Amino acid sequence: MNRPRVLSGIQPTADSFHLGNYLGAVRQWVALQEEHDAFYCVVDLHAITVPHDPDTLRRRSRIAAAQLIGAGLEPERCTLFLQSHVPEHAELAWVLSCLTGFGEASRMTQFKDKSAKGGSEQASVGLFTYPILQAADILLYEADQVPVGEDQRQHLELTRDLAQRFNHRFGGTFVLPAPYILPSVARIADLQDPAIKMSKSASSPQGIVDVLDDPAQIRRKIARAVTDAGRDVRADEENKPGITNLLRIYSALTGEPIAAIEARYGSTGYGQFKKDLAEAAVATFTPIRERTEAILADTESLDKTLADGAARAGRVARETMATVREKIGFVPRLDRP
Ligand code: AQP
Repeated sequence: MNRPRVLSGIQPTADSFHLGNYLGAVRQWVALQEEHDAFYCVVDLHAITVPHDPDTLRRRSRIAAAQLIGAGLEPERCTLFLQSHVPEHAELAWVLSCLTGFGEASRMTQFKDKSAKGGSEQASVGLFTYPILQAADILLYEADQVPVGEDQRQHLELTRDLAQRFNHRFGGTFVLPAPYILPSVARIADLQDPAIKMSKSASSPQGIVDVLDDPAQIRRKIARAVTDAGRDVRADEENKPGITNLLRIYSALTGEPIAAIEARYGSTGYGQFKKDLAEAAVATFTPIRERTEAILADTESLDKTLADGAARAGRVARETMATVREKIGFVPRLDRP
């Protein structure tokens, strides 16, 4: 029996993933590789939609891949690759761009948020069409499910609309993917400002716990996380957003229900709760950091793993693109099978 397909991607836009990336996405990737035919990519094409430095991008792409393996992805069990190694992503994105309305693309809130920072005149066309490239990533692999955080829900809806439109105009081709979003960890907030999501590019360094932070940094950042008035450890999204975010993180890291954590720390004050939370984060991230460092010490072997992944991904992508080319009406190349 064919296993259901999953696909997801992560940007190499920082020297480490953060707690939000890990809980909202990467941890689900690891779990899903067991029972699914899983494709995971480091989306370096997406990373150049904002100004970047070439050497930094190369370094971060390898760090991203190493962290994914360090976090538990097994390259023999899933297909792990770099997006730029499979040129069909860009090719399908062009086809889908030609099916996307300008108004439709203009409604994507991530573009509005990201372009607002530098002014929309400064934003690249690539940042504007980012969700279309993301749709191509997903549709190339006929993914049934896409494990992501809440911030990606709108892009998934666009992907489904584009798949449906293509199927309607040119005949059934694409599988309609469903978002795989775990509500309890779908939006981990910034530690300094619980009103915004924890983000590689938008958060201050104190607002983020990085997977590759050393234990002292993790302890310091959690100790300084903003809390709310009062001293009771209680989930209350409206009145205690800081503590509610920390409770959510604690529960996700330890597997303990929020009610049990509230019962234990109820009125002991925030101090002990934060200390124990920091230790839970250190216990989760230390082995990931150590494995990541070991993988990065041998980039030759890492590059070989990524080449194997790209070869596997490329086989699937080429097949999908052959169908798309045929349906769109391009003349087949005689020198290609
Ligand atoms: N705060 C978050 N809570 C839960 N999930 C999150 N994700 C991101 N932030 C949170 C999920 O992580 C995956 C990879 O994200 P990405 O690297 O593709 O880019 P992003 O969503 O734009 O995340 P960042 O950290 O804000 O990166 P930059 O600043 O580079 O844009 C996705 O599944 C995302 O949902």
